[in-house]
Amino acid sequence: MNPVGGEDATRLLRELREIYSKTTRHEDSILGSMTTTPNPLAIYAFTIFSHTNLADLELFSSLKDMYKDVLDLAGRIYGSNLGYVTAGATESNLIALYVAREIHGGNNNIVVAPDTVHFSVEKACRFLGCRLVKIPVGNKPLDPGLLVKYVREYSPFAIVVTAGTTELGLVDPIKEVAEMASTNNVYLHVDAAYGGLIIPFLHERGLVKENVYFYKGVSSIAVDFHKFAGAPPPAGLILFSNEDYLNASCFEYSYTISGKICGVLGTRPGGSLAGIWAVLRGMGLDYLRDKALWAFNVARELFSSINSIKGFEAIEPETTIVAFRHKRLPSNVLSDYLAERGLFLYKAPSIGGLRVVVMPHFNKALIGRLLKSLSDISRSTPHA
Ligand code: 0PR
Repeated sequence: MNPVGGEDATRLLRELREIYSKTTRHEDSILGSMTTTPNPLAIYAFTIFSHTNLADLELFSSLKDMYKDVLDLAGRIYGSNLGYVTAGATESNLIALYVAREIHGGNNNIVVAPDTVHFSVEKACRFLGCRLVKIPVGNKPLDPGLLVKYVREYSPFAIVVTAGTTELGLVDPIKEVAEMASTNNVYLHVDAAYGGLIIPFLHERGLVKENVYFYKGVSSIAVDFHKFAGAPPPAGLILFSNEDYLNASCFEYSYTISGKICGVLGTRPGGSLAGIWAVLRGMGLDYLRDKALWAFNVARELFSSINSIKGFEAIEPETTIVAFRHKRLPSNVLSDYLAERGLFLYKAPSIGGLRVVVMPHFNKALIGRLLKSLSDISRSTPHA
């Protein structure tokens, strides 16, 4: 390594390709992450806009038409086109809680959410100095009756519910909670980071009861395009129900051409917008719908296959995530065993097991290797 002068480009390229060739590929190994192999057109779109800064649309004004397309499509799916591209749901959730406290805060500093809420909400509360009160839900969608009790007791400035929880893919009762939030004048944020591009399509077919939508009382929705939709990360979107909420998350930057910047990041990749645009236009809603329905069926098949392996029990999936455990083996033993075989799953701590997140890159070989490995574990472990 030469820290002073540049290195020979050919040698550097060789080294880059070598590192690249050793990098984990989704379709060969990854069964538990919410990322997937990005769509090639979206990668191209991301790359050619890598010089642009989405924080100043006046400077890079050609991006405005793409932005309009993306927000119009979002409007068609979720019922509001007021929002902007973020670096993912960690940023979106932080923005939502900031806006909630600015507008609904008063003296109150409490956020209420089911205990299935993603850690990024806890993190947002730590950044904002607020207190997250978690409602124990026992791995079920939130019971709206229980929420009413918590709202009465704590008078929170915000409620967060999830459409596609990280461990089990559960969907909280958004419509009912929205009615309740509206009656009580509490800000309601819907974290649809993972489920935002799956659940509307499952709902359409009657496969899940809930939808991700701006019902009266929903204040904001976070959706990630770098998850199921396969846009190159980072690619999140935050949407608001009205201009006041949107404006509360934007700040004056008088020295820039646009004069304001919204969200947490300053400079933000224009490639993120281009990637989302390419996914939405290049694959389209029909493709996303087919993929969501396909993933739903794959999850159900996986559930019954894993359940039929002695020693294992799987939780029936509500959407596209299958969590399972071994009756005797702790989750770290299971995950180490699978990792040694080049299969990477994340933990599902609430059930002491692992989780499979069915993503567009799943193929027969990958699923077959997982099931074979679980059968091998089953054969070599005494059953309970
Ligand atoms: N909300 C929910 C419901 C999520 O599942 C996640 C991410 C977030 C918010 C935060 O999204 P960003 O990470 O885009 O900001 N859930 C993924 C998970 O926990 C995050 C992730 C993805 C972690 C891939 C590791 C990884 O390899 O699985």
